[in-house]
Amino acid sequence: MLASIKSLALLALAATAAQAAIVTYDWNITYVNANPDGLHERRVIGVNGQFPIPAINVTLGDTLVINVINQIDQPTSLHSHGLFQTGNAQFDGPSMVTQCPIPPGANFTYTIPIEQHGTYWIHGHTRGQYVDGLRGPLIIHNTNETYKYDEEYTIALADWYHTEHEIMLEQYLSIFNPSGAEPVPESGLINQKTDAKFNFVPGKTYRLRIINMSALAMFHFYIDGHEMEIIEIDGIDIERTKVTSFPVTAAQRYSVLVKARDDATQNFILHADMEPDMFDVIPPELELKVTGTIVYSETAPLAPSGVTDEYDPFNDATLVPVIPEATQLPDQVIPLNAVFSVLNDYSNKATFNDITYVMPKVPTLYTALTTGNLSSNPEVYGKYTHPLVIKHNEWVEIIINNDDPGNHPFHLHGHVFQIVGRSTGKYNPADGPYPGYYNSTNPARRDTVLVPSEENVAIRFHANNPGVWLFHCHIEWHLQAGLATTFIEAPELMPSILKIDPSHIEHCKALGIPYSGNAAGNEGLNLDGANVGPDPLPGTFTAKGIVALVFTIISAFLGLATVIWYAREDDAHISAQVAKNTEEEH
Ligand SMILES: *[C@@H]1O[C@H](CO)[C@@H](O)[C@H](O)[C@H]1NC(C)=O
Ligand SMILES: *[C@@H]1O[C@H](CO)[C@@H](O)[C@H](O)[C@H]1NC(C)=O
Ligand SMILES: *[C@@H]1O[C@H](CO)[C@@H](O)[C@H](O)[C@H]1NC(C)=O
Ligand SMILES: *[C@@H]1O[C@H](CO)[C@@H](O)[C@H](O)[C@H]1NC(C)=O
Ligand SMILES: *[C@@H]1O[C@H](CO)[C@@H](O)[C@H](O)[C@H]1NC(C)=O
Ligand SMILES: *[C@@H]1O[C@H](CO)[C@@H](O)[C@H](O)[C@H]1NC(C)=O
Ligand SMILES: *[C@@H]1O[C@H](CO)[C@@H](O)[C@H](O)[C@H]1NC(C)=O
Ligand SMILES: [Cu+2]
Repeated sequence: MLASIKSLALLALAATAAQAAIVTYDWNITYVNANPDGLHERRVIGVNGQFPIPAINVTLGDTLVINVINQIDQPTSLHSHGLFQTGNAQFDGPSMVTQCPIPPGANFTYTIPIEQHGTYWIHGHTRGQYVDGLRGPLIIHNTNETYKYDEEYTIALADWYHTEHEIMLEQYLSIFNPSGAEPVPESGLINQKTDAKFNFVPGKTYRLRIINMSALAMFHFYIDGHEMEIIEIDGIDIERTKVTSFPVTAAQRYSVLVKARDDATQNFILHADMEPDMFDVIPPELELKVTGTIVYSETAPLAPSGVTDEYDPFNDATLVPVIPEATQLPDQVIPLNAVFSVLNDYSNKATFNDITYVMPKVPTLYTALTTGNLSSNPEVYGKYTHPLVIKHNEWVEIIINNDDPGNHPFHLHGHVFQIVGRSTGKYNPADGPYPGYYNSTNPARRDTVLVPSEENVAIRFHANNPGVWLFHCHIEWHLQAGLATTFIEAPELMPSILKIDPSHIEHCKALGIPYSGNAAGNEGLNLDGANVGPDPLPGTFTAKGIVALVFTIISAFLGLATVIWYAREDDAHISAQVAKNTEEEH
């Protein structure tokens, strides 16, 4: 009896050992030319001469190694979105948060033990490079999947721009865009093309992994003639939940099980409608109804399409995780009010609690590791990284108040969080008990949550992962506009847990970035020379009043050009034209 138990245990051990592998990807990051929507060829960022970049495919227990060779003419870095990176914050990827970016011509190796399973993605986390193509699926298979299925497909949804991100970003953040209108994409893509096809065999069950890799666009996903059951959100297995359609905001992932039909007499359209509310203007040539095809037979006709503009209400907070997490009262509650406004540099920027995020001179992780017992003092990280220092194993609740007319998907690095509450308007703990939907018993957990305009969401997480973790809006434009805070989790434990690979320091040196001391690169609390951001204008101005004021100031300089601007204030191309005219005039 004893002997047989022992040999069983040995067998199990052998099985685990056999499965755990080191999976290496060599990624030579270069520019390539591509024309994914068939409308416009342009330079994009690809890998090994390819665009779209190949999916990463690993198994729970593996170690993922990505050897990056940076052959583009700007620094870069990679973030594996949704991975906990326990004790491994140095490989999380956002530049100036957990690393100096990889200089042009340099190499860097990300070594990532895989502790989760499910659907993730990997993307550039420097200067919005993912919008230019540096983004792809990262699929992690479980050693024993919770649900059985015959086949799987990854369906990556993305918006696509014809202009390079850096050019659009300059226009977006310029004083000529006081209303903060985001550039509107030219196309929506499924798997980086406009005619994606997925072959189905009658009777089989498919797992579709849907990933929203957008910079801005939000999609509504549904399939003609098929039922869907949600089984995963952001890597968390969920009790089967039937849906007709569901929204996927930037950076979120869903897996659905879809049972193929019994016959192959028709093919069906798969829909990913772009939500028009996300865009300030809808150019007439923009096709919002993005589609792909479920192909049963190359020769079968297409079934009539059930295109819709009515989507069922959907509250992801009510999805039930298969493995419950403890219900705990929070040790601290942090309200964060998200607002866009014209700041005192006259550009439209985003703030959380009146602070717009500005990168520090020293990456925040290095500050945490080199400032000794001052690392628990938020001041060393500089006001404009918006540092929030939290203690080891605390339960932290964040109330995200979206005080903006737009919808925003918020992402926390290094964690999944529980979605415990959703309600309209703003909520402050001093107001009394939480209003609206509230359930802290096994609530849905995920790493990215949509907070609709003028609503709030309460999220809760366990601070069990010492490190520096960015919390930000995943609309790339809004991150660049400063909608971010930095969680400094258990700084006193970081020096004993986190070891920095020497290659980090080489890259800092090559780029002239200081790699120790406070946010300004100084000792102690002397923050002279720290990067500072613009601040809100004095209280009495309303947002509209400020926009009008800025127009007045601009028109004093520009005369005629402002008239054009007034006519088409949302149009980034016009604003670029205005900017160009100004340069020529001066
Ligand atoms: C990376 O790709 C570029 C462009 O295709 C090529 O010139 C270069 O040799 C590649 N480098 C490596 C190390 O593969
Ligand atoms: C991913 O890896 C698994 C396990 O090694 C393999 O069975 C599967 O075919 C791979 N999928 C793709 C798309 O490469
Ligand atoms: C980067 O890695 C490639 C491939 O291993 C190698 O050929 C090249 O010399 C390395 N470059 C640097 C700067 O280390
Ligand atoms: C796989 O998981 C299922 C359900 O979670 C369980 O019943 C089964 O025993 C597991 N199989 C193995 C080989 O671990
Ligand atoms: C992707 O996310 C963006 C931004 O939230 C959203 O507008 C878009 O609808 C999402 N796409 C899908 C297919 O859900
Ligand atoms: C809260 O969620 C749990 C788990 O999904 C569920 O069993 C319970 O009924 C919910 N309670 C309320 C009040 O909705
Ligand atoms: C912080 O560290 C310094 C130098 O290591 C030491 O002199 C000082 O007493 C410490 N302060 C506290 C409050 O622990
Ligand atoms: Cu946003």
